[in-house]
Amino acid sequence: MQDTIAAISTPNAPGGIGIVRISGKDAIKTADKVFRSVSGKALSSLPGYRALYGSVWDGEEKIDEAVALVYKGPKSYTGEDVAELSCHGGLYVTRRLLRAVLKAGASPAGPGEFTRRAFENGKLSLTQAEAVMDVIGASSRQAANAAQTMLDGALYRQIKGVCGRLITLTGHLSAWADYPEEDIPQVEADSLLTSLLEGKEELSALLSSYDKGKLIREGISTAIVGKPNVGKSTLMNLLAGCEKSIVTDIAGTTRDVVEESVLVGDVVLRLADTAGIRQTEDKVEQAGVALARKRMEQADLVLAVFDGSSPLSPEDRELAELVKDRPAIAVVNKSDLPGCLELEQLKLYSKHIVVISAKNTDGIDALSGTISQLFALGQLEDSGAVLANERQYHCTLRASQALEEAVSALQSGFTLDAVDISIEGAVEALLELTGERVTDAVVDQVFSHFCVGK
Ligand SMILES: Nc1nc2c(ncn2[C@@H]2O[C@H](COP(=O)(O)OP(=O)(O)O)[C@@H](O)[C@H]2O)c(=O)[nH]1
Ligand SMILES: [Mg+2]
Repeated sequence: MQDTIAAISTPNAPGGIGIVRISGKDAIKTADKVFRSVSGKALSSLPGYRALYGSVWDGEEKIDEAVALVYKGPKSYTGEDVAELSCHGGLYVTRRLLRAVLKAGASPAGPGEFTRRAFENGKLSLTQAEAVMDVIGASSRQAANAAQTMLDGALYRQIKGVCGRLITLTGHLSAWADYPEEDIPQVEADSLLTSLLEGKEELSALLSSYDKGKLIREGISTAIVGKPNVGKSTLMNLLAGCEKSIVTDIAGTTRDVVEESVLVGDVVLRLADTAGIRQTEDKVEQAGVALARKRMEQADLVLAVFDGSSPLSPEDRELAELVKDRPAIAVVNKSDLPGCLELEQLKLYSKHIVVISAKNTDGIDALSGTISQLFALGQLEDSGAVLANERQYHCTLRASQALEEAVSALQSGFTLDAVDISIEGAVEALLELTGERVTDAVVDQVFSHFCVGK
């Protein structure tokens, strides 16, 4: 059917091992053209799941030592015959090997083409294929867990369940409408309504998991704000584990937004250290203050920093007031100095107050504990299926809206035909979600985000 494709599947960087993967009906034959085993055996003489040691060649020139692995379709990642040639992970060596493989007849694989073939050969659902990318991109334990759960098929199974029940319903409704003369019992409006509401509830739960899933995958965008010299940049550097931001005792040092992703406990924070918020005549600083305010408005989490060694100032109160109804933590810094700030006053604005010393790292564990608590990310691990991207979210939303239409059609006394049409709309959206009924354009879109070699 399709070409035999090949790509380097390991990162584009020097490493211990570099792998060139070949997939397609001529994969093993192609590998045999560049690989010579020590034992003299040909790869095409092997059953699946076998390896041979030998060397890889570009014509009569030896490229490197190598181990060749053979998988026979359909028992392979792509569902086709696959050969993997592992050599030393040098940039030149792996590229040279790929070139030799292409010369031997393979075509270069496009982004995600191996996984796309796995999807097209029924090895993976579309949601599982998407999970492959999330597993690769995960930067925290929770993100990796969420992606693994998806790769296991938790979302697929849940959607299949809802979809299967809806298909049974519409089958019944259509049969009843199309063959009135047959003795098909009429669908009871009550039990129909119950089924529709149950389906809708399940979809709603999934929809509401989306935001949390997104925080886990992409990290929590976090703005560190406060007036000048309270220790924002010192906190940034402490969390980042390196000198990202310039720290001085001169107010107005930080002007640009300084960014860094850090792992705090189990969550990724996308930190932004900002200019101290104050009235100033300095134009550059004014621009920095405007940026700081914007970041504060857009952030998932605000770390509002106060200097614990001086009393709460009018600017502090203004800031506390601004973030009062936001996910925010009041960070009272400089606990190593004698305290002047009345925590009681701050409590009027903020439920979450953590006292730290960014200088000697006191209170940092409490800060990370409060962050986990605030986002309750811990709970997500056991809940199974989560929607992982906009595509999945919109399919689920469409299905949920279609069910809502079905419910209101039923309740306002429309014919069962009309109800059926809405249920079919929901089924269609869910089949698009799992990839069972999906246009090429959607599939192209999904795989365009993949890396070459996966
Ligand atoms: N004693 C003490 N000084 C601190 C602490 N954190 C920051 N500083 C000092 O406060 C000054 C301003 O710090 P910086 O991080 O630049 O504040 P920013 O303007 O809010 O970014 C510097 O001299 C820091 O060394 C702390 O926890 N304790
Ligand atoms: Mg600063």
